[in-house]
Amino acid sequence: MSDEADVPGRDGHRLDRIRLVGVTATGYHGVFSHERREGQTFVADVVAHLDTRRAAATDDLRHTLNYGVLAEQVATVLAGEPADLVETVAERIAATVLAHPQVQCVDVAVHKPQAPITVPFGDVVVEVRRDRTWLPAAEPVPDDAPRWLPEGLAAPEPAAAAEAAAPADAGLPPVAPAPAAAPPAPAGPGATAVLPLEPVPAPADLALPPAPAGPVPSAPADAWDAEDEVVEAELVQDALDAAPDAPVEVVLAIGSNLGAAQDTLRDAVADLAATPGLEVLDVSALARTAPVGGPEQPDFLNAVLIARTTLSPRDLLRATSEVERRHGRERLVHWGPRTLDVDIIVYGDVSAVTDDLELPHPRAHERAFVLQPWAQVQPDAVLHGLGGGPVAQLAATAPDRDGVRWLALDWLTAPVPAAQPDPGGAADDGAPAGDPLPDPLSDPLGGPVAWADPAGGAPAGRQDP
Ligand code: PH2
Ligand code: MG
Ligand code: MG
Repeated sequence: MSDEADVPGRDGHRLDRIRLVGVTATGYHGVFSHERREGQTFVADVVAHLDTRRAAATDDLRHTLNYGVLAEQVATVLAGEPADLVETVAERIAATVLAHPQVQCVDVAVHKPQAPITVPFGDVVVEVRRDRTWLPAAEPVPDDAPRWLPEGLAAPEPAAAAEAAAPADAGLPPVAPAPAAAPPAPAGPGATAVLPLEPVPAPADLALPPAPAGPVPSAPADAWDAEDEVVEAELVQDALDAAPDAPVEVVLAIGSNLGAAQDTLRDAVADLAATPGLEVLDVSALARTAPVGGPEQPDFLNAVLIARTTLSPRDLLRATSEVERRHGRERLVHWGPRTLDVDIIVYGDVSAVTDDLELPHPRAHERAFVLQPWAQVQPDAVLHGLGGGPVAQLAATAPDRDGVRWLALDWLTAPVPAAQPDPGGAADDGAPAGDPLPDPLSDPLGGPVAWADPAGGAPAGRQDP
């Protein structure tokens, strides 16, 4: 792990690094049953890229990443729930490290020196780099995740006691096996992590703006939804009522943070795909995102659809509003929690500002919760109009970029255990605390989710009349 390229921070300077080498634990990962039964040694190296100046200036541990915490978290993943693939283990580690809001980028190498390989070999290593624009396809592993033991063996010891060592690494003190030895892992999700330090909150200058206290001002000037409201009263005919001569590509954004959000979004995709005149071509990964604006509220799940339509822009708006209505969308609080929000982001290359519809969506260019999934499903997409540009680039600089927590690639066909919004409200520090036990979410093909028509079997569509 000594050859990683420099990672530039937001101002272009090379980020600082905390390098943790040789964290070792017995794990039960692998495709063979003897690997699941007997376990073997796994070793991880982690490089966290972050800006350590604030910690140095204040000499305060809370402003950096505590390497003791880091080591225990890495050991927890290595010794935790078995995965078939080393890739999955590396992805989980990356997700767990990136859940620390100070960390901008992470390099992970997972070694499996006793891998079942039939020829003499020295080591086999999977190396991944993840950052806030190339997100992990796995959820963070909670600090209190139990240490895995194969069936028939005694109750697990806490994973924090996993044999951690830093061989041949002069720079770091050895990671003592649990200096703050963890008592047995508390049962149940949401239990407090037993670690020397809780994950520190984001430094003020990195955190999202705090949610305003008290009642939400009615329709602030830049309310995301202000223009979303369908004006029922007057019917003005303009260019947005004209059906196109040929099908037009559109981008739709969907979001939910109330109720069974993943199910709602999956049903919404099916409903949109079943809308006459609208053909869904592709569906992005599912992103869990910190709420932007509005009152304190749970995290959102967000995704983006690429579609083709023969509907006029306004007929498309009516169709998306109808899908929202079917899923119980109530327009009570601006920027407030919602069961389903469907926004038209772009309609071909149409630019228009009207009372009921603005194209492209006036804030799409600055919302990572739209841009990030869009860039994932269409890496070369370019957003036209004011503030537009290459979508991947806009996603990397959007003010809420650090609020995009992770992506689930196979969310249309597989349950995402941690997908339900956090009922305890939004925690903007990016800490995974409170998530139920996660599952790996990696898609072996690594690409966007291919949309299968409901008639083709997946996913199950709503049975609404
Ligand atoms: N939608 C909003 C307001 N804030 N934040 C996130 N993370 N995701 C959303 O979809 C979202 C939001 C209004 O539509
Ligand atoms: Mg919206
Ligand atoms: Mg909307």
